[in-house]
Amino acid sequence: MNAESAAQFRAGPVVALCGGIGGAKLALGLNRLLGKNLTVVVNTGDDFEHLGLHISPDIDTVVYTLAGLNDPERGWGHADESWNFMQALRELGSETWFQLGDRDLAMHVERTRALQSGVSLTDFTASIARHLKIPSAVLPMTDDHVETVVITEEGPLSFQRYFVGLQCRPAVRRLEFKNAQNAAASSAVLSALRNPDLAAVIICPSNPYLSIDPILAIPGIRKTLDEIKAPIIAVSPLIGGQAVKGPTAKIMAELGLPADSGTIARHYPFLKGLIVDKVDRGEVSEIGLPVHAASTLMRSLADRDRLAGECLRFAAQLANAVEGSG
Ligand code: FO1
Repeated sequence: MNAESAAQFRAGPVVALCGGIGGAKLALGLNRLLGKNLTVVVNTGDDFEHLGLHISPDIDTVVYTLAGLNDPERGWGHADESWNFMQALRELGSETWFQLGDRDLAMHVERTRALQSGVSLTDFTASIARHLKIPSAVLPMTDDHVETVVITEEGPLSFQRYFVGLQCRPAVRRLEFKNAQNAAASSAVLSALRNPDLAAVIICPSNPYLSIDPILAIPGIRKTLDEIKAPIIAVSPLIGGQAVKGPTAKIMAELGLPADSGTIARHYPFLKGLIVDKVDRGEVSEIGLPVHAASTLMRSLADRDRLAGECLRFAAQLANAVEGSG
């Protein structure tokens, strides 16, 4: 936790809902401000089996980012990576469309071994986070199998085939989260959300359709979010109608939705407040929720800390307004 931390913010645990690269940047700022008082609930709809290994891309992005081990250019995978394994696979004529770096490989091998020996994804992730000295709790949304399927104009595609294999080119018609209806929210996720001292839930600026919706598709999580008293806020992933990285705006256009803050606000019916970028201030009157305008582009570590601080202050204001009116 850094110097700006707990004293300045309303004390209390915070839960962040997060996908991969964009969300992990804010999760890092929150982790630095809140330490043990933060739980990051991460999308696992992108998980898949590849070359016999269990890959959990968003969990790894969050873990590497919070541990300071992520590659800053790619956003995914391990820093200081080498690619001998990929080169050797290529020489064997094996499939190489999905890049696994040599260092990163250790994570997938260890996770696959753990899961095969009956350890849950929650427990494996907690053990990795402990080894990498991450103060916050990093929790997969569920230990059950949930699979994001992208229904495109070319037919149904598994998530990584769409995202990496086809670089998000096919137009999206809708998303399906296979088995989400039967998936149980883990007890760790539910107890973090049901903590009576919970100060806020923060939806990170991840892709709402690909990264946050799989989390919300788990009935136990959605029901709990509908019931909790703590303010739920989101940071819009859009700046001037474009995502910083990734296909959010493209997907919104394909789904027939305007790529603006109002659409993001309406996407989350339980929301109590939205943080938009300062360039989108003009849209505030159409949103119908309390809005805070901030610089949401996170280039530096200081940007991540600053935006995390603004999220916590905004949530505290919303909580105080409710207490004041009650
Ligand atoms: N993204 C890519 O664009 N190309 C890759 O080859 C790739 C490999 C990869 C390996 C491990 C990992 O944890 C993530 C990886 N990603 C890759 C990122 C990942 O596909 C996406 O960023 C997420 O699934 C979407 O959040």
